[in-house]
Amino acid sequence: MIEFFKFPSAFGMRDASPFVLKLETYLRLAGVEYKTTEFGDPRKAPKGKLPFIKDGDKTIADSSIIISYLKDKYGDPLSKGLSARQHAIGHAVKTMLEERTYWAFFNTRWIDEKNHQLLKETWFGVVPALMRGFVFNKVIKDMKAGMRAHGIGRHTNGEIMELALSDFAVLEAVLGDKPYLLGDKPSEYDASCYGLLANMMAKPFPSYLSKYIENSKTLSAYITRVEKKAFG
Ligand SMILES: N[C@@H](CCC(=O)N[C@@H](CS)C(=O)NCC(=O)O)C(=O)O
Repeated sequence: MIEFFKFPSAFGMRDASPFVLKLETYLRLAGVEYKTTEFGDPRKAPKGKLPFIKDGDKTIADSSIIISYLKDKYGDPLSKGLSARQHAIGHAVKTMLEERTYWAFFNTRWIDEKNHQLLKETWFGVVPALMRGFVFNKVIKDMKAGMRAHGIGRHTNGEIMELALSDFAVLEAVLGDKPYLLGDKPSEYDASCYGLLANMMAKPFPSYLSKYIENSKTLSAYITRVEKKAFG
């Protein structure tokens, strides 16, 4: 059986990582059997990030690469009936959320100082108290450097917010009044959207993202729908 490596539970969330939650949602929607192993230190993961899986003697990292592997090996039930055009739309929306809107999420979750106390005490709770402040500050400094290298870190918070809210408008327009991104049935792209959106509206980290989602009937109903379908 597939062994799925995810973060230890935190903040009352299914998983505090959008990509881990995406993969678990995919596994559920696609009916792939798995067992979970909590993995607290992503530095020790194959690519230094979670999620990753083990399947027999194979280890695969990165949620999208894992999903491609699973589709090849165990079949692709969520793609039944989807056209190439629908796949293209799903792919474009997924990539927008994961590669761009994600950074607004990252900025509000990690860089916003109002979350630092909570993150330090919980997520970094395993670090001995004497070193915790130092380790936490170093992680935040590295994160800021990563954002600057990416380019997003050169924008103001207001500019990052405008980019994210324009992405939300695209997502709402694609969803329209359909239950799922591409129609009546969930696809792999819904796993991705749900993983990201559920993390963006996580209760302990209120932000303009969570506020927007809460006020959007389309997005909040969508999150509830995917959650129910995947996790019952
Ligand atoms: N492209 C990767 C992204 C994974 C990722 O960014 N994981 C984050 C959690 S959301 C992580 O493990 N971060 C730990 C670190 O960078 O040290 C995927 O889709 O799996």
